[in-house]
Amino acid sequence: MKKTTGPDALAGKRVWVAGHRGMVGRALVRNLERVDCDLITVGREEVDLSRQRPTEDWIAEAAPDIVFLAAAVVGGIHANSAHPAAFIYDNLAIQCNVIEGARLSGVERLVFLGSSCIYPKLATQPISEEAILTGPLEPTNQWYAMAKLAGIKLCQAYRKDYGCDFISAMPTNLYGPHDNFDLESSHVVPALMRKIHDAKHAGRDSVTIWGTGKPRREFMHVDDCADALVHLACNYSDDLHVNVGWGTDLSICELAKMIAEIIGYAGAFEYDQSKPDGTPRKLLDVSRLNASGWTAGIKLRDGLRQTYAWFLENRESGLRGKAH
Ligand code: GFB
Repeated sequence: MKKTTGPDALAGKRVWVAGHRGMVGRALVRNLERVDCDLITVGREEVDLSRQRPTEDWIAEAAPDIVFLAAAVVGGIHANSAHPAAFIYDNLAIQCNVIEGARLSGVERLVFLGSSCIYPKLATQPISEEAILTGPLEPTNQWYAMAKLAGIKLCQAYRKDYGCDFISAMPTNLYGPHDNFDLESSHVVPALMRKIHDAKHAGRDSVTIWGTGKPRREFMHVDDCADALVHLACNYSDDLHVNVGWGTDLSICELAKMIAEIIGYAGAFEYDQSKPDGTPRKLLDVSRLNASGWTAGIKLRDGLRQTYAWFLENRESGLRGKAH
């Protein structure tokens, strides 16, 4: 394993986690609490990052050295296809304002977060970083994907034209504490966790899964993701984005069975094929991440068990739907 620089490289730095109230942002804050850095956060009620001038003025005032750009409008397959304008406009606006504001105020390093949905629907699996823009996107999340592809290109252009040390990380499907458990806007893990929990406690003998249950997904615990992002902030500097993933996947049907075992639910699964399957598979090639000296550590079953325990303790806050 390559010799790497630890998170103490951030000690004494002013580190801004943009989007600190989201699942990834909160995991980054948890991870950075072990580092002696000046952690900076700002709420949407203080600065609307989709507005350029207030964003640039705030960044100039806050003067961060390091920025983790985790602020975004996110959601599952249904939310993405139901709110295309928000998923493309809001994400383009936020990332353009923060990246330009970071340049203007001389930020040392910026880590831009995208998603594995940037890749073509039928990309060769596992998906390498070089696969971007080699084929048509998955229609259900093409708007979010286009915004994130633009963010990757923006960081590359700022490296080229201005010498900004801005990098891009593309996480796989994430889950964990502070996820969104609203059934309309959530991703599959919290949705199935909530549906199966509710079915067990209501004594229902079946749970509805969207689509066919056949698509395959790779899932990474958000604390692993945050650790990888901090690692990349200290060890990676290149034009090309980096996949952040676990390296193995499973079908939605297998995921549902795993969650049911953890919750202790013995009911059946029904499939609502009026809902889309989306991309058939999104397994990332994580060799570049591994070569940089980092590998994932939280196994899916352990991570799901920990997430369900969090859900039980925080049921009310988890159920409030997030902005789509
Ligand atoms: O996690 P998910 O919403 O998003 O769906 P994607 C993953 C798979 O789970 C799809 C199926 O095939 C869904 O049809 N699924 C089954 C369900 N039951 C459910 C359910 O009750 N709720 C949900 N949400 N799905 C997202 C992108 O794609 O991946 C985002 O839309 C982001 O923008 C994220 O990129 C990482 O994995 O299909």
